[in-house]
Amino acid sequence: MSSINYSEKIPNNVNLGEDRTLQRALEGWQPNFINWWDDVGPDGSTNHEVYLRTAVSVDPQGWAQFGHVKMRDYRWGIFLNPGDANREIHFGDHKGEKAWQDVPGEHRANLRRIIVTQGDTEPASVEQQRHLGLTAPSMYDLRNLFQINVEEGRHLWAMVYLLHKHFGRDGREEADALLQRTSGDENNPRILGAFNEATPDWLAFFMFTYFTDRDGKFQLSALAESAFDPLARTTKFMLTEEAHHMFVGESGVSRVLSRTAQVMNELKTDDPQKVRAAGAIDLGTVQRYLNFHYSVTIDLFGADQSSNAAIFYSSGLKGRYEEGKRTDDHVLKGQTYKVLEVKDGQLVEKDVPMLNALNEVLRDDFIKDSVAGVGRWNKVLEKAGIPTRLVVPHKAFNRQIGALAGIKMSPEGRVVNEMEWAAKKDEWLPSPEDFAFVASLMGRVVEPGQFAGWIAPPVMGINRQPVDFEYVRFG
Ligand code: BYC
Ligand code: FE
Ligand code: FE
Repeated sequence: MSSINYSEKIPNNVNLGEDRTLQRALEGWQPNFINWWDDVGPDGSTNHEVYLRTAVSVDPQGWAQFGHVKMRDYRWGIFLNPGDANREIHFGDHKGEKAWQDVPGEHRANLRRIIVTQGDTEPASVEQQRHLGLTAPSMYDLRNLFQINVEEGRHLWAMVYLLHKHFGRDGREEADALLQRTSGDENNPRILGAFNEATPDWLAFFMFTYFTDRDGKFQLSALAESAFDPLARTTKFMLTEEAHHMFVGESGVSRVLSRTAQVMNELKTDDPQKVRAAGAIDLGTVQRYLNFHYSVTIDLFGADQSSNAAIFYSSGLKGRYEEGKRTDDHVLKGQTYKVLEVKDGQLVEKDVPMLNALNEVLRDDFIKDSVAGVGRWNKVLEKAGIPTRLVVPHKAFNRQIGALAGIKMSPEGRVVNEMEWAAKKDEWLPSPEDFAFVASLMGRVVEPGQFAGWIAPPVMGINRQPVDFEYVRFG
């Protein structure tokens, strides 16, 4: 069950060959996917051979095989974690009943919406990152970008499989629409805000993979609890790939900090202009990028009070992060949770029904996890003897979704008026000038073992290969 059949056009471990209608439908979607990849996937990459890992089995041990492949020939496919025939629903109103192998009619519309929203983010991120290959700081980083891109492509396949297999005609239409919306397109944008923002440079890319791919971790973990077993099993496997995406972000920012600290120490300065003149990224700019990506990403958890979230949980469609490790009743009726609200222009806490606050619960879990990594970034500065520390901004800073969207906040959590916001915005969020400066550093460095001057080399290579390994063979 867990080994993957690569002899078929669409690699899979779901016995696709036994369902001819589904197989034909997916084989009909496949060329559209390849056209999409050619049109808006990684720019100018068609003939490169990239040292990629490909899944060979979904077992926790040794699922990956490494080798040079053209990304177009990457074996995108359908891989579900092994199933447990006796699995029970363990939260919500259906707690204790058998998990569903098919979609119950009454939950069809909501499940489709969740799967479409999840699926939409995957190709969106590939579109957002499509030009980055042209300005890679090293061949090692280029390879990591491409690895992430092919895996996000596979995550799209994972959701398209569910739509085709379980949602009939509307599922097929939704699968087509996933290739038609485009990140940042005014007329047909991606569904969620963060996925229509630009990822203009590699500092943005590292922040995106640290913060936004971590939204992926938390949303996928919540879906991995789903009563709809095929969704639970496919998202579990997707999570194994997500770890590398977040690693790229965390280590990427660490390497930026390490290089900046080195320059600051060499020049014995904390003057941002001097740091910039020496070709490194000043810590103020890093902090502003962090503020932006953090605030845009916490919006992805949705409104702090949401009847959708209550319905998704009670009907068993979406659980909480690590639902199984929690010791409450897993039904949550009559319980409350604290959310923030704006009252007379000030923030106040209030208790609301827990079920309606589940978006906030997941956001708070995300925040805890994000803050831990920011602490690890600060260790890099501490070790280098630099007193500056990075911090995540206040939860209400720069929010566009939910109750906090109505308020202007400083990163420290002070309510400010429109005038102060306008005056300070460029100290709190990346300014056009910051973007222009970071863009000016983005040259293309792709000789094996060479690194751009604004980033330190990694501690080790990929799959125990040396750092100066030929990770990409240019065609
Ligand atoms: N932008 O009741 P609410 C990943 C809308 S990342 C724009 O809170 P709900 C990845 C919302 O649609 C993981 N609109 O909504 C990472 C609703 O609209 P309507 C992605 C937004 O549905 C990196 C209204 O506001 N997966 O995998 O409870 C690279 C009221 O909101 C936004 C998922 O998100 C926004 N940010 O919660 C690659 C999991 N937020 O109906 C990949 C599936 C809310 O009033 N999605 N709205 O017109 C969900 O579980 C839920 O849809 C959400 C939103 C948590 C996102
Ligand atoms: Fe993904
Ligand atoms: Fe990801």
